[in-house]
Amino acid sequence: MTGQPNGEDLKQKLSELDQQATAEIAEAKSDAELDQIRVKYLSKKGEVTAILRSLGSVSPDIRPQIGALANDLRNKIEEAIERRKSEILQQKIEMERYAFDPTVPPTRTATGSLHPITIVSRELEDIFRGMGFTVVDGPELETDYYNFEALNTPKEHPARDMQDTYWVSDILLLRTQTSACQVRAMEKLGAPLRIITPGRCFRNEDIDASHENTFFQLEGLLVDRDVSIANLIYVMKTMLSEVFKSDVTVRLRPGYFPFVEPGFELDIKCLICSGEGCPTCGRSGWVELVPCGMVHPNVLRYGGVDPEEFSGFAFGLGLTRLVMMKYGISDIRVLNSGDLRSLSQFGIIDAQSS
Ligand code: FA5
Repeated sequence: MTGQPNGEDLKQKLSELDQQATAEIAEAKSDAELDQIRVKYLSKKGEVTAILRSLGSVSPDIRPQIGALANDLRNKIEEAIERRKSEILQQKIEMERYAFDPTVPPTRTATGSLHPITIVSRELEDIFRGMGFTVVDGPELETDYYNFEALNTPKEHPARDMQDTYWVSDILLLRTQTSACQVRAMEKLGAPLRIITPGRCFRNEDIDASHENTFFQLEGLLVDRDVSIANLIYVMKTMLSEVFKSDVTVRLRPGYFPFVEPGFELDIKCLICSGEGCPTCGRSGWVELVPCGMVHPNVLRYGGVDPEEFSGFAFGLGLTRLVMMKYGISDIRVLNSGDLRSLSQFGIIDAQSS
């Protein structure tokens, strides 16, 4: 535009710019394209801006009219660009929504499951709750007092040698047996009481197919008036038949533990070899599963319970071994290995389960 611009020419030019910009905006496919259009028409060097700048040389009688038209066009282009940007965004959202096809079968990811020891422990907790027992917990870092002393096993007692202990200090140890919870429970709950306490135990053992240095036991303690061996045997039988859901052959033989009198060893016929003899059962055909007995009066006294009034029974189920028998696991090391390939062989971990 040179000389004094003609009003009609300017109107014509604005109208052309309007059509041109409207068409370009409608065809734009991205924010970047729209930004270029904004530069082309509205930036300092833009075409609409050029007309606004030229207003000074337009004759005063048409200047307001041309100015108003140019400003209107400026606003129109600005709004059209914003509108088109939100249309593009909306289209993108719609496309993404329809890109999801709900009819395509899902890709299933492998998920874990509870550890077999946890599964069986929970099962046992349910069984014992059904017989009126409460589940209690005890510390893995235990004192000499609760792990031995209060279980009628003083310092020089030879029975301590049967449980090769990890000592942490002169008085602290990693508990070797869940029996450590017996006196703790009596102190806390008094008599009568029925508790079970599942948990980890530690012994400095030579490891083989049936021995680990870290394994689980499930302790049970019932204290009441007139408790007899018959009650103990009934509870053991009920527990085993509910866990295995089939008959298992058991044998009861005398066993010695300083904290019970009389004491028993309850073994089950090895389910790995059907009693033929294998590494899991030490080739004996039997698996030591639940040592048990009638609570020694001294232990009741340590727990603050009067042995003249109350009696009780206790048992220390080898939970890890029970899991082995239940799932036919011949080597205890599999259970601590964390190897999902091994665990999945027993159908315990379903790689596809949720
Ligand atoms: C005890 O630990 C007694 N506290 C059990 C008890 C409780 C007796 C209440 C009387 C009254 P024992 O050392 O035998 O007993 O262990 C109990 C069970 O734990 C064993 O029968 C066995 O199944 C399991 N067990 C023991 N040592 C290991 C080990 N190293 N690895 C895996 N399981 C073990």
